[in-house]
Amino acid sequence: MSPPLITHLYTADPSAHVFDGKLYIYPSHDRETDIQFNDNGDQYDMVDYHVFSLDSPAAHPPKVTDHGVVLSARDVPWVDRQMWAPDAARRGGKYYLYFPARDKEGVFRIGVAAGDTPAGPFAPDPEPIPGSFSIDPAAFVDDDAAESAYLYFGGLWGGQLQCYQRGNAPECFDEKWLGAKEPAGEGARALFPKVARLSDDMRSFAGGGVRDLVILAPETGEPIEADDHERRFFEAAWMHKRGGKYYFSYSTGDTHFLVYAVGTSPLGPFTYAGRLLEPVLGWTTHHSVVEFSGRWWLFYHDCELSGGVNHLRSVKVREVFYDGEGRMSTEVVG
Ligand code: FUB
Repeated sequence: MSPPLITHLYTADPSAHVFDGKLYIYPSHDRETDIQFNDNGDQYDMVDYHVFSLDSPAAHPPKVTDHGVVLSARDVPWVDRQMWAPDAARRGGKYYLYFPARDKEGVFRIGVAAGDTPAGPFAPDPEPIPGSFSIDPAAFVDDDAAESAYLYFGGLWGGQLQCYQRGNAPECFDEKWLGAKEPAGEGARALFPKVARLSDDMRSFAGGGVRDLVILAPETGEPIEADDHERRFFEAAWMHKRGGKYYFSYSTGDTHFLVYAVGTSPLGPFTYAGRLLEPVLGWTTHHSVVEFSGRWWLFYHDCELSGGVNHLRSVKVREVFYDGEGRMSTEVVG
């Protein structure tokens, strides 16, 4: 059993990165609320972000430093509510915090804030990234000479991705955003996460715009089907690279698995490759994978600290292992 890493606050959706040899976590900051649990996720009513650093995930227990609040909803003019799962990136000596939130019309958009150090603070752009929508941004800066950067995003149900089935403009303005359903039925293709190249200044989408990140079923080579709820993308996009291969991992949402797919290009397609984590205590599951001092780590959350309250989560870590063919597991593999 992994113990909660942070116990003085509720934290979730941990995006872990190593910057200048130090391990940082960029999580959501859960808080108590009277809002009733619903499929729209209204109970995830967060208003700010803290940054944490960790001495070593291998320590028992790791020493965690809280660097305090680095961005608040009140400092972002376009944000109305619900600051959900963030991520961070470094490019050209600057640091960027990406975050989803609902705008004044109730539409999820993705914002960016910039800082000079990994522990913030971060100054937000006054408008969301043009053309952005839905939730769970995950930034990935490749190790090529150009430091090519990408933003992955999307999330079903409360994350509103089902409202963008025929393009990148919302089709449903239902108050609860659940008027549109994700696809279903024999042969229907799943909705896929989105990816866009980031411009050099990391604050907008570059040419090519937003496209689907297609995930294929290994047995058919065809896109994963919508009814395949144990493998279809739901939310919690994460990209990492190991041994020249790109690994895209995500949550299956209502079946509560963390799974991964492998590809040879950051733009896909990816082929489903297996499970990373079985369901934990609590409805949501969301993670990141990072290398630190030659070992690989899975940061994730569960609701142990709150005794099972779905919207009060806490971040944990466990080691990840790869076999000779690059398959991932949280159990040691031969
Ligand atoms: O933290 C709010 C939402 O719950 C995240 O954006 C999802 O990934 C899920 O973990």
